[in-house]
Amino acid sequence: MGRRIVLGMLGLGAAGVAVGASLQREVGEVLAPVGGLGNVLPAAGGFRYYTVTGSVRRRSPREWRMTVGGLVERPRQIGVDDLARLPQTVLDKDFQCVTGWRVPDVRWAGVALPDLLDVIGVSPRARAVRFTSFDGVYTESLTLGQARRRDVLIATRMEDVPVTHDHGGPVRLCVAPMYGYKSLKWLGGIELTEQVRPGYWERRGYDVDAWVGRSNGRDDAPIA
Ligand SMILES: Nc1nc2c(c(=O)[nH]1)N[C@H]1C(S)=C(S)[C@@H](COP(=O)(O)O)O[C@H]1N2
Ligand SMILES: [Mo]
Repeated sequence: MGRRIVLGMLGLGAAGVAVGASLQREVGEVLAPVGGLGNVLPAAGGFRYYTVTGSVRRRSPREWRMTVGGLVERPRQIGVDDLARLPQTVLDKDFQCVTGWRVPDVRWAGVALPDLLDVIGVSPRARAVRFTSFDGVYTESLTLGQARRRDVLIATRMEDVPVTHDHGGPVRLCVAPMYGYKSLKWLGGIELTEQVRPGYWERRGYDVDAWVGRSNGRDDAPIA
């Protein structure tokens, strides 16, 4: 059986079996506060809804604004209309949480991060990008090199519909080649910085460079 199929089955509920007992135990412990508080809900299509803050206040696409600042030439606020005017990118990628569940072939659409970086103008001193969530707590970051990949999206659509509130809408990040925790939900701000500032889960022990299959204790070939 191919690796893809095995992991696909994991996503369908066999989590905990094939990930490797020790890693699973470790990850389970670190993530326990999340699940333990009932914030991980099974959801349609194999996804689970994750939040570290309990409920998050809804923002409609109309009221949504993202602050873009730090080491940029043109600091500004960006709305969904601004995103809609930029070139749109579609990606079909497997979505994999570091705890083992996986959803194959998820369709994402939105603005490729490098296209947005071109619009805002990255200053020469910038080396990293920091993302904040309007949940008020969650953060993430990428090196500038990672942020210039075309499979990193400012996503406005998921599975051919606007990103739902539970999935982090109206606008979330999709970092396709990395584990799910890099794909920050409820995007509220982007800041260009001199250095990577480790995000929420990274300050709690997860790898900053979260390549699927090649991080967090996994040494198998990349599967994304
Ligand atoms: N703001 C925020 N973004 C987040 C998280 C979170 O708790 N809060 N969880 C991360 C993790 S661990 C995963 S696997 C994915 C889950 O995405 P989903 O809730 O749409 O399934 O969101 C990521 N982005
Ligand atoms: Mo995750």
